[in-house]
Amino acid sequence: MEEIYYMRLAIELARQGRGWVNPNPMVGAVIVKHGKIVGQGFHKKCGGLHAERNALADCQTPAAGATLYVTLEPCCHHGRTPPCTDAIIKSGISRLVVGSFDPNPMVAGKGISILRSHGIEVIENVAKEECDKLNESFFHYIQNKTPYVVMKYAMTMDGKIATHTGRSQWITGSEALKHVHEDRHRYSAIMVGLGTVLTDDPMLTCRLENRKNPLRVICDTNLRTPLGAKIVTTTNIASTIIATTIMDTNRHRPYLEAGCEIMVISQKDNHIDLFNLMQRLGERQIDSLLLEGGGTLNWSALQSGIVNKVQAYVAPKLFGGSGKTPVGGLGVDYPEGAFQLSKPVITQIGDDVLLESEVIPC
Ligand code: AOF
Ligand code: ZN
Repeated sequence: MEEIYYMRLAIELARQGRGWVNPNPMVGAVIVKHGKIVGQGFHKKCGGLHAERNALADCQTPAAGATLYVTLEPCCHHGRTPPCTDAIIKSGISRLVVGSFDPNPMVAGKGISILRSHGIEVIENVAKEECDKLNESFFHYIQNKTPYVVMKYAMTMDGKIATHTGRSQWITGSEALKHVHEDRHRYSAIMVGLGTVLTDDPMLTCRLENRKNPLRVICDTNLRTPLGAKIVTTTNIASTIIATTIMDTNRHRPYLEAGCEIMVISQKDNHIDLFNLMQRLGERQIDSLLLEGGGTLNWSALQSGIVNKVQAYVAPKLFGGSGKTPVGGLGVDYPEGAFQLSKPVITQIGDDVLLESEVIPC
């Protein structure tokens, strides 16, 4: 009981790093001695001190003989910062309570075994599910080297993302919109197809205070993004990558002059090879990506197997008619051919409902 209580405090601390620590995980730590919290900390920023070192630095009394609660297995390697195992051993901590296992191949159980070999008692898997939930994107990225992709859309209860006249603003209410903007801060990149740029001319920035903007990625096979589009003219606010199959550098120039980056990606079935694009973004330490449509890109993304999670915001409205649906393309031939999703987690947000499911790999 006591263990869950302190681990939940550590989880709350870890959450403060949301959106700032990528591509690192969110991690929180609490140090308890004689039933009293003597130090606490969390990972604040990639390249900054890890949670354990921040908690040790926060200690008012010597940590010797204390218990350290940490949401993720302590690291044991020299990365951007030195190993946390060294600091824990030096501090004289005698007991360690851990939430998640760290699948980083540099750690992967070694952190815990080093600490055990130094006589520290280690208790594993405390509030594991809650700790794992914090870092689904980190776990994916550290093992696959590609971003964790979240396909997000807002639709009516009759499954439309626009009216038959093409109008889509707004489907969901202000609370749902705020939720989406929190995710734009949380995830490292945001991606849309050229169709969305042409119809909506979106900014794709995060409109909340004290938050950061994601890297904006446009899938533009034939390099047809208008030079006057907001994502081209606002590179002073947020970075833009235009992913294309066009190699002609003369056609790249005006976009480069506007401050965009061009990423030439191999072609697959006359489109951008989305898996290749994810690999290239992974090389750039993009650990997570919010896919915001449109339907054609969503279908290609599902088909290429890059989508990890679906977030469907459903508004209590009906549009009827021939308005667009969230996933376009040809579609599957038979119900048995459907993309399978996990049992959804359902959250009421204002008047709307958010359904979240993992994509079950086929
Ligand atoms: C922890 N506590 O707070 C974090 C950990 O390059 P570095 O030095 O920042 O190390 C990053 C790796 O360390 C990361 O991939 C993960 O395995 C671990 N992150 N570990 O014990 C922390 N942020
Ligand atoms: Zn560490």
